Amino acid sequence: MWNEKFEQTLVLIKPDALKNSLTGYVLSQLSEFHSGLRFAGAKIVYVGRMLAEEHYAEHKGKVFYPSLLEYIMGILHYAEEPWKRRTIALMYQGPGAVQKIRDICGPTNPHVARENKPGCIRSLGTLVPLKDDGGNVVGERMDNLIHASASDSDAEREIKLWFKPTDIPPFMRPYPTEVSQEHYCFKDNRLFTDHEPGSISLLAPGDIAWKSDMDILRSLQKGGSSRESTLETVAAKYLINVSEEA
Ligand code: 3AN
Repeated sequence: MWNEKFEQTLVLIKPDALKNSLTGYVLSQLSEFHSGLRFAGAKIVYVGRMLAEEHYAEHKGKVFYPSLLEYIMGILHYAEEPWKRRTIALMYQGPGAVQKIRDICGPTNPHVARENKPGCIRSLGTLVPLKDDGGNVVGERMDNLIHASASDSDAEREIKLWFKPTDIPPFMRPYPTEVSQEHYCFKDNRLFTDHEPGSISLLAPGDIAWKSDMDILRSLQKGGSSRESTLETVAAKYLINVSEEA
């Protein structure tokens, strides 16, 4: 059910937080008692490359982008233990959700966080130098334990990327939904509406989807596309915990 008065934000508890057993600490920092917010969605996600690329699309091309993808995918913190790779995705809801959670997280850079806001969640993070093939330092990686949406529009994009409507209780769904009337299947980065051997079903008739995703699928079906409305934007969430490669 869509309700305009809701405000919501996406939180990711990242692999470094999981590796350091900080999940319980983070959840208690973000609890309703501290934040005044309720959580409305929670899932444990094996993050594939497609989802990582979609989530961090704005950073594509930056020196730290490849390591950012490997970080959220769990490859850096569980290099030899792929079965431990996961991220916890949460959706929090309530007045001022975006700003309240950002305040509890603290500054992006853990060193700045320690300096300017000692005790905030990200003050427990770390910086790792990034080196080129010659061993020269070319940048840094910020292992800052937690992601939180930066604005209402980022929150909408990110919540729709990580959660299906049915991951969220009906009265807490923040955005308009629609019932699919068609089959939509995915294979080799292509969309099919008829049965295609070896494809993965994204939606079947009767499934509930975000209305904006249905609009993208209909547009792609007619041959349209835009930078913001790619098939991967929609497909990534349906491939969560389905395929190792996704
Ligand atoms: P925030 O997570 O505070 O909203 P963003 O969205 O600018 O910050 O950046 C997303 C992630 O990319 C950060 N959490 C951090 O891990 C990484 N990052 C951002 N800026 C840099 C940078 N200058 N150098 C290295 N990593 C960065």
